[in-house]
Amino acid sequence: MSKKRVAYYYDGDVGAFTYGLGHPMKPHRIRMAHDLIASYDMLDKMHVLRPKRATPETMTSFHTDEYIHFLSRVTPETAEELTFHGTRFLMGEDNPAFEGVFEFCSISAGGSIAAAQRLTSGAADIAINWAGGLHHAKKREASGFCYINDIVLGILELLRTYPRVLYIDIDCHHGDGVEEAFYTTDRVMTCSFHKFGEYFPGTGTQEDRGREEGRNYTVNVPLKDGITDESFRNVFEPIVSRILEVYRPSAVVLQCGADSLAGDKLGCFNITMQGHAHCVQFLRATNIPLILLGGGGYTTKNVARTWTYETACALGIEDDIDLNLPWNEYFEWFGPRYRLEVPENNMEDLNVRDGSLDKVRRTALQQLAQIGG
Ligand code: TV1
Ligand code: CA
Ligand code: ZN
Repeated sequence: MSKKRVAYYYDGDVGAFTYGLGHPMKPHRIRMAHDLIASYDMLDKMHVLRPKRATPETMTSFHTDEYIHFLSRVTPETAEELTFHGTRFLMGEDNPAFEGVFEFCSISAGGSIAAAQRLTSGAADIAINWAGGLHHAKKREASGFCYINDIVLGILELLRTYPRVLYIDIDCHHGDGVEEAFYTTDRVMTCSFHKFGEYFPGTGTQEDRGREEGRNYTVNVPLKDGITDESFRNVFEPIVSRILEVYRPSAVVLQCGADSLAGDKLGCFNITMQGHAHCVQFLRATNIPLILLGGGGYTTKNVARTWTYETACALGIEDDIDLNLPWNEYFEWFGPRYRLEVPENNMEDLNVRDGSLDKVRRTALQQLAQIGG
């Protein structure tokens, strides 16, 4: 349980951006998490850094010049014209051209790139960017609330130093943008756990396992509604353990999308804060350089709770945390219990009823057996 050097990237401006009235994605949750982290006195236990904003040039290491040129100029007023009446670059209601959209993206991406540099320079063991994790963004267009793929940009930075990077995605949605970016290479293994079946974005079956040099280096774990901590752990641990054995990554990027939590507004899983954070604890214990990113999460108070607890896990102080919340700026949001918890509910776990969980695990392990060690 050795202490680790943790770098935490946060920009105080991030919480002020808004996707628009009624949109489920609320950047304010990152500020709520930060305030809770601060009220638990965690800031003086890590390197708190304000990331440099990513420039259009750095973004074009993944995205096309044309798309970045568009995104850096678009405003709510010019969107109609610059998207050719909504036919290019942005995806309908999911990806509005909100006020400051490019600045928001440059904060998110700047944090993930800086987090990567912090690991490659050897200055940190774990780097955190809760404003990152926007896994759906494509090379030439926005998708699913994501405009710039900070994850791909961060991984490209890691690849300048490390031979192999493992990407793990526990957001309730499939990590399609990251998968697509590295689909034909064995230098990045991607592994997404997600709800599959009548659910956005619709990709992520176990048949999709990479192509050419990347064959078998894409792992998909499609799940059904209501997965519990126990069921999730029963796929996560054996699959990730086997990946670590056969792939031996030099660094791990964990997308901690919090819409996999019980009670999420858009998610459909039944995972508790502890069950979600177990993924962080499990990867921290491997002693491989680690990046923790945010992602989805639409019941904002639970997002703040979970990313706070996961920051404590990164620091290795989770056992010392008082689960009764300390006073903080948003204290009243956390009623009626005012506790650091996301309890499970009584929904049925559809993954165990028909044995699909065992089948999905078996298929993933069979795939991994194809990789020569
Ligand atoms: C505006 C206002 C947009 C209210 C979008 C839920 C809204 C959604 C809204 C919504 C919503 C989606 C689709 C749209 C297929 C598309 C950050 C044509 C109440 C990583 C992205 C989910 C998840 C996109 C992002 C999805 C992440 N769900 N209300 N939109 N249609 N889009 O289904 O993985 O968490 O829902
Ligand atoms: Ca996922
Ligand atoms: Zn999601």
